[in-house]
Amino acid sequence: MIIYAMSDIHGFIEPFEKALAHVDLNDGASRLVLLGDYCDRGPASLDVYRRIMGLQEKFPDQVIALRGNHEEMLLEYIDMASVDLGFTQGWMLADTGLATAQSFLGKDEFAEVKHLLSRRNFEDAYLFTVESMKRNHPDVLRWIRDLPYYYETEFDQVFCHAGIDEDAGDLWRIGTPEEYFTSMPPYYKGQRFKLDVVAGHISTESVSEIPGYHDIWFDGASHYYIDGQTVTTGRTLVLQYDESTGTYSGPGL
Ligand SMILES: [Mn+2]
Repeated sequence: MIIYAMSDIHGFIEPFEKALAHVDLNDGASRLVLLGDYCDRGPASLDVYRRIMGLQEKFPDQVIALRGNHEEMLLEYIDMASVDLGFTQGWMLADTGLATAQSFLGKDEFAEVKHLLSRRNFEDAYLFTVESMKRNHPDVLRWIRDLPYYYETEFDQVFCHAGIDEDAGDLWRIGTPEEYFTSMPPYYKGQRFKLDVVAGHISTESVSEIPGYHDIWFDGASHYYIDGQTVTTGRTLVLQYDESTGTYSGPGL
């Protein structure tokens, strides 16, 4: 039985498909854990979401999708549109180049958004975008809203987008603020914890402090970082944990 993990796909469907080719869930027991940030930057965020939803339908209980800070940001701008259209700037910052919006909208709808923006009609562009996203893909937005923050296994592992509050010890489940799960910096890098912590969010180049490093990085203690920066490398890393040997493998390990 293998547990596979990937993170930070960021709207790039081809690297995701290539990575999925390494994943075999047909034994009915192996699992795929996805650590969030499926959207933003790449051209195919909607396709990535729908691909994951399809995998979950095909392999119920074997495909676990967690939420990243970009899922949180997406939900925030969706919800803020009906509360305060002054959040327009927050929306535009949260959706780089409006790539995620473009993937959720039809061609004519996105042309309308660009038209409104060209007339500096920012609030209408924001409202129109969010209303179109809600109308076109309510099931995807519902699915994102339900994504969990972490996934624990029976092998003393926790998977999350960014990290957990390890100072909380056994109370990390309730002691970790929600924004830590999705956004915390690698505070505990190099420290031992009772669980192995598998996370993305920060590129392995940044967390390892090795220029040009884009493989999986193990900190020598309890942390595996698996965001190899799909956005710039065009590659999504796959971490594998083999239950029979209790070992991790993947690029860089
Ligand atoms: Mn992130």
